[in-house]
Amino acid sequence: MLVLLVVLVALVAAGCGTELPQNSLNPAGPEARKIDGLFWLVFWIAAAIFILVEGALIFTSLRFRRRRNDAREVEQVHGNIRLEMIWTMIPVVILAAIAVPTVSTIFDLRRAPDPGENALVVNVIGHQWWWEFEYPEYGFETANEMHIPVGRTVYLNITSADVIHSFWVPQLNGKRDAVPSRLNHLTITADEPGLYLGQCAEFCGLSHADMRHRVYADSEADFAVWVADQQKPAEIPTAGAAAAGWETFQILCTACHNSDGTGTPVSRQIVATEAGEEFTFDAALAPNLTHFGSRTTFAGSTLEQTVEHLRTWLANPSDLKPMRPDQNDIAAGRILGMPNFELTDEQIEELIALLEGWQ
Ligand code: HEC
Ligand SMILES: [Cu+2]
Repeated sequence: MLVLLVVLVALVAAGCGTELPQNSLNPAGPEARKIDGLFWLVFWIAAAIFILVEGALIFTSLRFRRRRNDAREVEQVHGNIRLEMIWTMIPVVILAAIAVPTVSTIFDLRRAPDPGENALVVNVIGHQWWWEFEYPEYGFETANEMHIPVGRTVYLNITSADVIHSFWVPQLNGKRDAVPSRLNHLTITADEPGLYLGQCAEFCGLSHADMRHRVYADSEADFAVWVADQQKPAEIPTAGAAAAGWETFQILCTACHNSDGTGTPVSRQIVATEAGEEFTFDAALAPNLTHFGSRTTFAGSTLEQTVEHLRTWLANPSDLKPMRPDQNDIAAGRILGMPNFELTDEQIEELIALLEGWQ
């Protein structure tokens, strides 16, 4: 009993935190607000019913309880058509009433933006265990950290390169599954500049819990600067440690990773179908590293991008994130993690100089 109480209090207290970056009851855009509005509508209807039903229950059990010295047998009732009709019809009416705003919200959230809305399209491809974000309008792609301009509708094309994942940023909208060979959509809009956290919401294997993502909502101007930076090719260093890192990179890393403008890109085509129509996407094998240094996190957005973390990562990636590189089949485009390359300390420092330089 005490244990139960402690658990209950802990659970309730956990809901009272103020720093709740993944709280869907703290909506930050019109789509999330629709879900939030629907939630509270249903919540208050349910709360009113709860109070009425529990009130009636408590009232009748006190008012009509068996009293001392009262030996009368209670009236034995078998069926009451009228009463049963009433208590069947009331829930039917309530549920039917709740269905109206629920279904209309579902359809509303499913609606593709009008051409006039000038939505920004971002292709979202789920991988075991990271996200690829491609910006077809601007011709570049990034990993795990998406930037969007504040106030502009963003229309996501969502699919997967391997198993089913689910894209979810609770403050911006509900979940949408990333299903291999199928194309799904989600619309997100952020009211205010800021960082909105998300994570894969469909169990996708070993490192599902380490498959997170971030949405940075930037002002118009900041977004334009970010786009211009991301469009630049990777700079090839010509001197110092970074140049040595570049030599190693070309030998060991380019089988999976792209650094735009520096050689033949690696990717594979995946086809996603929507309503019988086929759409082709270029799926990467591993995160694009062209502007790796400009990201704040890595490894499915689970690690702050610090030199210390990068050192450990390059020494043995699976120490920081459970992966199965032993099951990789590059030719088939099946990658389940970054292998350990047994790099020397010197090679690691040189690669870090290269990667940190790729702003
Ligand atoms: C066999 C394919 C493969 C090769 C070769 C490879 N990597 Fe990776 N790398 C991956 C995969 C897959 C990930 C994503 C892991 C995850 O987060 O689940 C990754 C992630 C990374 C990341 C973090 C990227 C991010 O934004 O999350 C860095 C940095 C990185 N690799 C550097 C390197 C370097 C340097 C080399 C060469 C020494 C290299 N990789 C070689 C597959 C590879
Ligand atoms: Cu996933």
